[in-house]
Amino acid sequence: MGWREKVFENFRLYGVTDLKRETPDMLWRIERAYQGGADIVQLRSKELSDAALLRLGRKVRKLALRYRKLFFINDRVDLAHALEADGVHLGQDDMPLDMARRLAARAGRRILIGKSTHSLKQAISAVAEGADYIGIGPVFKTPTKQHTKPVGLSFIRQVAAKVRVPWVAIGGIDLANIQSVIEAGATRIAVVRALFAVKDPKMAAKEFKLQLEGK
Ligand code: 3NM
Repeated sequence: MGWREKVFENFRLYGVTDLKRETPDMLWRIERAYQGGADIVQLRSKELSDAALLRLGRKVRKLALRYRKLFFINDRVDLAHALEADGVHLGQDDMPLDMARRLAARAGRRILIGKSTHSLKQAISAVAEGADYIGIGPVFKTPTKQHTKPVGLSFIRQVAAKVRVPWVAIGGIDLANIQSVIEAGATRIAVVRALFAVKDPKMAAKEFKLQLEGK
């Protein structure tokens, strides 16, 4: 097993960006997150142009290799290939998973594919479609994803009992409530604000990792 597979098998902390515009500190924040223990960083922006995403993505690609961490792209299979990302994360309204898989095969690349799910039905479908991992959320109400109804901790308990592929809890998780998410059965979490909208992502990542590792 190569280092990439090992990192993926053991990942616990998954950082997701919410980039509104190009700022000078973006790359620094991502580097600090990796340094603090984020296993995966997903480049996600509903606003940046393709050119800006490619500019930043090339730099994140290099950082991820330097720290032996994984680098994912949100939504965009084309950008994931262009940047030689380790994976792509698809939402319910993005390209179907099997199509993304076929495109990757045609490009001669092995790419990890994750999918966001917001109900047990969606989670079961995503697993049947062959997702390498699924996102479960939003766990709590969050301004980062306002229009999707929170699934709550009881749903996390159900998923922990039923889902056998790697899954990651996301949505409204921070250092104050992470313990409740872990107690409900989550072993992997994804965060936007609690990692990237804090003073120092490295310190936050360290703290999350300690909690996820039960230390
Ligand atoms: N996806 P924060 S919730 C990007 O439920 C995203 O699939 C979600 O942001 C899902 O950590 C979410 O700032 C936002 O609450 C998470």
